[in-house]
Amino acid sequence: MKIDYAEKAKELRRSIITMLHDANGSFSGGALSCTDIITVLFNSFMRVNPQNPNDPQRDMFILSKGHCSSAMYAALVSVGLIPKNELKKYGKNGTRMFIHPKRGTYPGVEVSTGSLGHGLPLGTGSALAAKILGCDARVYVLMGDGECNEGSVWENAAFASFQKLNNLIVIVDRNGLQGCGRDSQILNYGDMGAKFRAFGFHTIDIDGHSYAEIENAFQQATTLHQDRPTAIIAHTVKGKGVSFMEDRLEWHYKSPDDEQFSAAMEELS
Ligand SMILES: Cc1ncc(C[n+]2csc(CCOP(=O)(O)OP(=O)(O)O)c2C)c(N)n1
Repeated sequence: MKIDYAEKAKELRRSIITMLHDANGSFSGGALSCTDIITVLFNSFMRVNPQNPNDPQRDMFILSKGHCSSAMYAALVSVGLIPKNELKKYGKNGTRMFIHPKRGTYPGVEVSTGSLGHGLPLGTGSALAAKILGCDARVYVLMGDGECNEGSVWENAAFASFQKLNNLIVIVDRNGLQGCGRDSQILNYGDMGAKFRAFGFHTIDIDGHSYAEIENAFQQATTLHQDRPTAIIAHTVKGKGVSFMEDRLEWHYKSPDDEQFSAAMEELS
């Protein structure tokens, strides 16, 4: 049966907005820009088993842009790795549902992230370890485009392609905005795909809100059996799905108030 990605993504966005509203101080725009990518990835490609979450053969998802954890937690709920009522604890004192995720707090939270530029090094090491152990696991690393300003990203891009890590799939959420402005004004990487190609990656540019293009990109990345890692450059809109948040810098770090919460939920109903 064909998966209704649009409906599943809406459900994820409703969970995200609820978490962000209740936490009263979190990252909205970047969680919504990557929701469609995460929806397709978790529904159709991630090989995880809630009955055996630590299976050494499992795929790993690393949310390198850790500030967008609300999207990851909602996805982990959708595949049965976290009970839904845990989401009520998001960002609350005294709980382990941290805004910047911590390894080991929940199944599927594979590494601690939040300090940008560390997810790809950790993913590269994990993908190399899987190769050495002869295990078929894949490692997916989701990064922000602002995050790509970190030097560690490119050091690891070089290493990953040198090691021919075809089990490593990087997704760049290319929403064009970062914490303090537009990428184009802060450090313009221009054609991000060309940069990853220069480092030896297979690259695919997609509309990060087209379910068909997202599905096709993951399909390519997982079936081409080439001798190199893949970078999917997903062109997205920060705040996607809630009209008054779309492509607005102020929503990088801001939670909806009661009125904005109701308006957003109505749009997503
Ligand atoms: C090493 C490091 N420097 C600075 C920050 C503060 N910070 C949090 S989010 C962010 C902007 C990230 O932009 P981008 O990667 O484009 O994420 P997105 O737009 O997808 O939210 C910054 C600078 C951080 N978390 N880590």
